[in-house]
Amino acid sequence: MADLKALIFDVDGTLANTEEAHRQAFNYSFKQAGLDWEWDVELYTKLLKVTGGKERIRHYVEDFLKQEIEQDKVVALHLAKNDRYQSVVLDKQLPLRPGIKRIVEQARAQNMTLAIATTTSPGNVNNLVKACFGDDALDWFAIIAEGELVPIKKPKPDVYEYVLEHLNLAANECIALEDSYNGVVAASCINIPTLITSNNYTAEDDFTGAMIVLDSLGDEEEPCNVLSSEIDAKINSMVNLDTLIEMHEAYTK
Ligand code: XBP
Ligand code: MG
Repeated sequence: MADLKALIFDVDGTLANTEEAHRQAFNYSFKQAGLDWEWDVELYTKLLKVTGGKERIRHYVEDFLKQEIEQDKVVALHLAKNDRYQSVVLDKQLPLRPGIKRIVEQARAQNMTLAIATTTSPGNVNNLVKACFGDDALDWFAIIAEGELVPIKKPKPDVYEYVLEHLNLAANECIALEDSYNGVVAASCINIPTLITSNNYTAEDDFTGAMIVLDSLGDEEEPCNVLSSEIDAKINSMVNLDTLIEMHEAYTK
């Protein structure tokens, strides 16, 4: 058995339901560039199988449109998308998901290490953290590992390996909080116990390998539901830090 020493948060879909804002920002950038591409919710759900915005644009052009695209054009579209997305974030239009603030506050109060492992761009994650938690919140996280820091994005484990190395912790001393198939594969394939909170874009994902799957961390207004679990979890409407410590103990013993 190992003690729980760190919580490692995914960003998109886990801290906040950001993917709808990403989708709309992609469409905005396509329109601005004079393209008639329109990603609806159904198509975007399929495109999310590829992590990283630039990779997602290339995947769409090559695998759906069966065309070629220069990397300069991908980069320009992605920059315009991120500008638009970050204006939405800075406008505080994207609230944290239920329970995230509570868990982060409880972890800070108990000196539990916090970290972030994401495939999104640095400006996107930094602005989301500041907009949702406050201007000083970047310092709350021992490491914010973003998409471009490692050569290969999730579902490969590189970003999690980077975080563990930085924290000097073993996989079984952490919990990863994720929302998607790509996330659970990235964390669990190197044996980080993984808690999933699913959302509209990932509800149909395969979460094999997760320690537990919930529909959210829950709060007073929105109690959480356990969708599947590898442990005997006693969760009464919401997950607290103590619940995470108990789950981790049961899972790693
Ligand atoms: C989810 C992603 C990201 C976002 C878009 O990241 O796959 O690509 O959809 O962000 P997370 P970028 O690991 O946080 O769930 O366009 O900046 O890549
Ligand atoms: Mg995610």
